[in-house]
Amino acid sequence: MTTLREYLDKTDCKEELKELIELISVQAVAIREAFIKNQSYADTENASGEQQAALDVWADNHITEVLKNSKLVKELASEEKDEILKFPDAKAEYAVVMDPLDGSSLIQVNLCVGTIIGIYDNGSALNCGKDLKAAMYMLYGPMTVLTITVGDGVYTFALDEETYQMLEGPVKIPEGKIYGSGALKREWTKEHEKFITEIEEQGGKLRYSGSFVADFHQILKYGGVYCYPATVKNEKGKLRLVFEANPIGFIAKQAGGAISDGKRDLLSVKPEEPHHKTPIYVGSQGIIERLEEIMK
Ligand code: AHM
Ligand code: MG
Repeated sequence: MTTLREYLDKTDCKEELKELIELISVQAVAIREAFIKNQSYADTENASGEQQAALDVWADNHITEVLKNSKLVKELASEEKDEILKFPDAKAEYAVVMDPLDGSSLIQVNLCVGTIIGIYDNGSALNCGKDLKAAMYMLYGPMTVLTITVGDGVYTFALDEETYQMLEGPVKIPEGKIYGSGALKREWTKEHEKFITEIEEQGGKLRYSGSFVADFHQILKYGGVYCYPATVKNEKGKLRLVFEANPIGFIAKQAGGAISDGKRDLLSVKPEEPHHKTPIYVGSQGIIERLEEIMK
């Protein structure tokens, strides 16, 4: 068995980055405990105008405090905060982007949710996804699984007490047939509908839970595509470039897959602001290539 620490020690990550990765990933223990203690909804809204579950707020505050106290992080951009937080007394140059609890509408029905994290090493949280130093997510399912890349392949680890043990790696996304798409079907664009119809005609199997991180995790294993498209009413889609698309896209790319908004590689798009929204298609390389042909 290889622990997360043993794995990190074999990479060329700086000691401070290893510490930061370990510190964030172990917060899964506290987050899992909080699920059991806290089941109510808060009546506040986040920057995108969505209702925040109390646990979103809790997880956001919890991870924010941990990162602030670590003195390893200069900037923090969170899906649950309007503005980027700055910690000027940090002794390292890391910037963290995060969705503290992705898929949080599923907490009330006990389905899988996760924490998405991206780490930059230039002190700034507003960068292209391709410049990430590390990306990871913790998926709170029957097991708590950490999926991580430090830019040298993708590895998965299962949480055992407070230690992560390696499950698999390097993980490669196969060319598979799982697909899922957000947004109301009657509001899909013609191009998106054509793309989905073609997948269905080729034997695609629909699987969509409402949690990006959980839906992506099975794409990573079985292959296929997760989509949250532009619609006729909303050309920007629903999901966010900084907190969701970039970390997951960086992992997909490191696993041999791709992420696109239909026209271009999302990892090369410079965010205009922390809550920049974008259509997202992420999964097996061949499917994303076909998507871009259809959307041309
Ligand atoms: P959240 O970060 O507030 O949880 O919102 C993002 C979630 C994704 O996890 C998921 O894929 C999508 O929103 C589901 O939206 P919908 O209910 O419109 O299908
Ligand atoms: Mg989210």
